[in-house]
Amino acid sequence: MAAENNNNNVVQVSDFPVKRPREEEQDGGQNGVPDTLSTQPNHSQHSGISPVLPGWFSEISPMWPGEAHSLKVEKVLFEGKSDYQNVMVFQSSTYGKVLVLDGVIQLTERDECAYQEMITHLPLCSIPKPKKVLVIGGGDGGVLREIARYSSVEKIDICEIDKMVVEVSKQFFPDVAVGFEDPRVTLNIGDGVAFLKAVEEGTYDAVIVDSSDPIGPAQELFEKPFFASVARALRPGGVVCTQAESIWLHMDIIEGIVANCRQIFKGSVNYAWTTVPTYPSGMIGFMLCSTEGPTVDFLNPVYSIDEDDSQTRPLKFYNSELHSAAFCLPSFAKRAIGSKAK
Ligand code: SPD
Repeated sequence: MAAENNNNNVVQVSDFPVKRPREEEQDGGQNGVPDTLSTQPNHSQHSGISPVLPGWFSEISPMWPGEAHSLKVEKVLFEGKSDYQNVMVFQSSTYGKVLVLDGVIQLTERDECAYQEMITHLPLCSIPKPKKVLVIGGGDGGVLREIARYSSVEKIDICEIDKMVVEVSKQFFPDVAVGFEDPRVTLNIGDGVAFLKAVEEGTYDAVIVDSSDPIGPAQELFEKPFFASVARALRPGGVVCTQAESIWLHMDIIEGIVANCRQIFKGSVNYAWTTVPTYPSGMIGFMLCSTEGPTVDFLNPVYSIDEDDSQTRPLKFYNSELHSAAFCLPSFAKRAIGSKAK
């Protein structure tokens, strides 16, 4: 087991198997882009730097065919290729620095608060005094930053598959990666699926799955066996919140997730959503589920983190009113999801 310690906090690299590394391209790499951190711009076919609209990033993916949100690029700050994906950071004109994986925006400095705060506080404000929390994915550290707000939390484990995401976030997004500095955090670099299988049954009060989209390294995190492993890792009445895509673009994926979760989680199963201007369709959803045990009413939070005066960094987005409102769905989504969620 190797160990690294970049910020005086305990950071461990586990010996959990790391799988699904990307196959090397036939040219032996992406036009010579090294596997290590680099600040030399080298715009690959996956970077999203538009060959037709000079100076702009366009987010093109088969997951949102026929549309591509674009941001004006001031400067490419980093481009590299990890074992799993292309990693890019650029300075945008209007959203601050932007983190891109395989051509897909993961966060911008301007609107990351909406996603990180909602994916964290929706589950954690729904249960009393969470103590042990696991993050799958989330290598930028933003979800850790939000979990660290809870004084009841004693242990925060994170399993991120791609160590380059962690390194790049620490270098370019210190206000996000600050989450890694909390002494309660243990970082495991490895495969989340394998990590969960090795976890003792009933370990966690909450699991947060902060994944990228289900094309690439995150694919298995949207499948039924993964949800079964999450349920096993939770205590009775424990909660999970997973990134669950857009009601405008991915209703088929969402319906599949809901159907799987209803079979696996015997407590509550609810879909919530928030606005994130730089995500496809301007919104993203979350699947919230609880295991059999003490009842969890996700729609009515039991704790108001927004009224906790001890917070050193004020919340930018989440509040208790938004919490309950996040579960209100447009009629078309209510019909599709409501019939499957309880
Ligand atoms: N379509 C992009 C979805 C990205 C969700 N994960 C973002 C990670 C931020 N912590």
